[in-house]
Amino acid sequence: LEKAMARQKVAIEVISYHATATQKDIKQFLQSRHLPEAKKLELTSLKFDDFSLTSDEMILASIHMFQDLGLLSHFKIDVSVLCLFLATVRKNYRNIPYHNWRHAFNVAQVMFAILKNCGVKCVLSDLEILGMMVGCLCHDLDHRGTNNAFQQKTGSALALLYGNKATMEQHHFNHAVMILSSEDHNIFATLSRDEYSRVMNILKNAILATDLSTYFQLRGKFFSLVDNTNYEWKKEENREVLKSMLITACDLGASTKPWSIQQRVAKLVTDEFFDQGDKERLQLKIQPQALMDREKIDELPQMQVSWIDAICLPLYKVFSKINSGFIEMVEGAVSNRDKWEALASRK
Ligand code: 5BB
Ligand code: ZN
Repeated sequence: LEKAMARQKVAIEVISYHATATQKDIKQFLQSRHLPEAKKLELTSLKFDDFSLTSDEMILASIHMFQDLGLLSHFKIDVSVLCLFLATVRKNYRNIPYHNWRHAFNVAQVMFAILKNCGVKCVLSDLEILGMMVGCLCHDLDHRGTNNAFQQKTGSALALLYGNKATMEQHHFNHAVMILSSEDHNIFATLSRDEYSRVMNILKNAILATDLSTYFQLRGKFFSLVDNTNYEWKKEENREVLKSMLITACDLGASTKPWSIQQRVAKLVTDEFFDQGDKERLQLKIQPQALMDREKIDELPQMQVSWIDAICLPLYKVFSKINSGFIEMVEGAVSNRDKWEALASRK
């Protein structure tokens, strides 16, 4: 019963735009607002500026990406349903420094740029592309600025609901399902029964793959697949590994961006980590790890070096063996790594 009650509470928490925005309001918004052509062009770049669009422009840009990928025509998705869906997705990101609507949008933009530049589009089916794009936009829904370990340590409602494995990621997926099943929000409504069930599985795998421990569990498999050059992307099992690594590559995309963007993102991540550290000190009366400890800000550049070396770079390097389009991402991450290294050794 406790589980059921907690589940219901989460369901009630889903805030939909439906009550306030009518179909007419949405149509009016779409008719009166347009994304400038120059900004549409920038969306295809792996060096896209994460801070260049307003919150509304990110909704228009998302619609543009779906349109450009041919998803609206192929699956006969109604643009006003997509718009309402996106507005509700945006509303279900919280006002926190890093894991907010802007981050979700940026991850989707990196996916779009990879599809455009890195030869991945012809490996994936239209249904997979649809599932992955929606997965990017939904992958951190209702993030509270605290990680899985924090849920476990505090015995939060989410830890109670989902246990200690990929706690937050299960919540992000649950939240996505809630939004999709709200009235007038189902962008998958026009799909056949079979396609619908397949796209929901693609969405689930994509969101759960953004858990860092899932990445560590799967990447060995991916690295040896690519090293043995026997990557048969026709095999379902291999495609699933590929898709999981792909969404992680997008989630870590900030590490590959030009230095000014990388610095701004690192500041936001730091702010969110420090807020969790403060909660740990106050609520749990424990000493936070160095990365969440405001008093250890000097260690930040060295932490970024380790983060890029151990987690980001290995992934982009393997992707660059599959397609040369990914070299740009490797070079970006190396350049940021070296700049953090220089800062770390200046002390
Ligand atoms: C990462 C794993 N974590 C469980 C412990 C800390 N580490 S870390 O030492 O590699 C680390 C990563 C330490 C400090 C960091 O940021 C300080 C500003 C980061 C870091 N994490 N740096 C970043 O630029 C970014 Br972006 C992130 C991502 C935070 C969200 C994690 C989501 C993982 C998805 C696969
Ligand atoms: Zn994320």
